[in-house]
Amino acid sequence: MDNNTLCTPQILAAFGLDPGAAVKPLLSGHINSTFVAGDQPGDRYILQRINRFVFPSPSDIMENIGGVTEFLREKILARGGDPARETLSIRPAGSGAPLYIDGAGEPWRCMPYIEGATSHETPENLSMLEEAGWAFGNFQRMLSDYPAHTLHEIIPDFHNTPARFRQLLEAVKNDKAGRVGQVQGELAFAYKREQECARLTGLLEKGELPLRVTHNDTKMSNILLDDETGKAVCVIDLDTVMPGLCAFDFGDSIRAGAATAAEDETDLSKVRFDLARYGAYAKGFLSAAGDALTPQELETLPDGAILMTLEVGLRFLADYLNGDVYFRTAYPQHNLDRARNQFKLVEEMEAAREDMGRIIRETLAGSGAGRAAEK
Ligand code: GN1
Ligand code: MG
Repeated sequence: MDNNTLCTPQILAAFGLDPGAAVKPLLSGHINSTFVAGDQPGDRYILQRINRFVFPSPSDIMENIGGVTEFLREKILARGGDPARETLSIRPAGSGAPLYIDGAGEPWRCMPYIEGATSHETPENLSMLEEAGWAFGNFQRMLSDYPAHTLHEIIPDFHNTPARFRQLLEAVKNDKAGRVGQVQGELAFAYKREQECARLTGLLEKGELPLRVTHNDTKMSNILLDDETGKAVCVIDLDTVMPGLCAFDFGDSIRAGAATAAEDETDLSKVRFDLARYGAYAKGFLSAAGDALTPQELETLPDGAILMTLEVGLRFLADYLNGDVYFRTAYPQHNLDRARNQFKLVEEMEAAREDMGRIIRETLAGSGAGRAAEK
């Protein structure tokens, strides 16, 4: 079925919307199908069909999102903010349920459209990175007293780096695509870092790091920036909100946001880790989250960046060995190129680890967590 015709008048009506409202597909996002219904600012809605192959339990997702957005709403109201702009909110179906299941068994949800704010694919300058840091730091701070253990684990072991390492070993053992012979250098790189993989999960197990509410997809395109001021408005795409480590959310933003090239750039001389971009993100992040984090969490932020980069490199390499079954690829070596690229970035970050720690300490010393109160 054509994407445009998926979102039918029946679906609009199920959410109490005008069945004759104009519907336009929104083409961002690779997983769910997203539409905007209505053409009057202030009376527009996002309708999303949740991809049930990627997310086998949409009702768990909606329970997580419902819990977190209600909690955020209360906090934003208490601070005199505008919850209609500063958090996503769920518009239930007429039945009162957060999902409507269509005739084909597909789950749909509805959210009021946030006006006057836009998602950007990549950071165009340092101030956009600082805003992204602020938005995810603020998300972390506002949810710092949410009972993280009550959230469903939407994708089990998502950022369990030792488990990701074991999945690579499994892929080597099975050698499904007959490619192991081509990746000896990459495997040696990974094996050398086996102990590193458990660095943060080990601290969690020992009770030295708290379990937090984490977003797990902390890229630039998952925040909205105000169209007039450029300031961060809202964190979006809450599908992978789960219990996790603060350093992983911070680190995943750095992996993507502080690299000088795309994650599949094959000219590795272009793949550099840029400390200025790291510093801009850290400044925004710490100005919002700094005082909600424990001293040990603050110390682990650079490791979070290294481990998130190493982990996705392990995942790309394992997927290459498994015959490209998970990540979408455009050509046969795509996953291998991505793995090499991420490993290059890991080396760059390892060399900059001291500087990364120093920047966190200097930013904390110089910041005065002023911005959090300003907004
Ligand atoms: C996937 O689909 P996208 O780009 O939002 C992956 C992330 C990886 C990323 C690497 C659910 O995210 O964990 O970091 O690719 N998401 C999932 O590009 O596996
Ligand atoms: Mg996503």
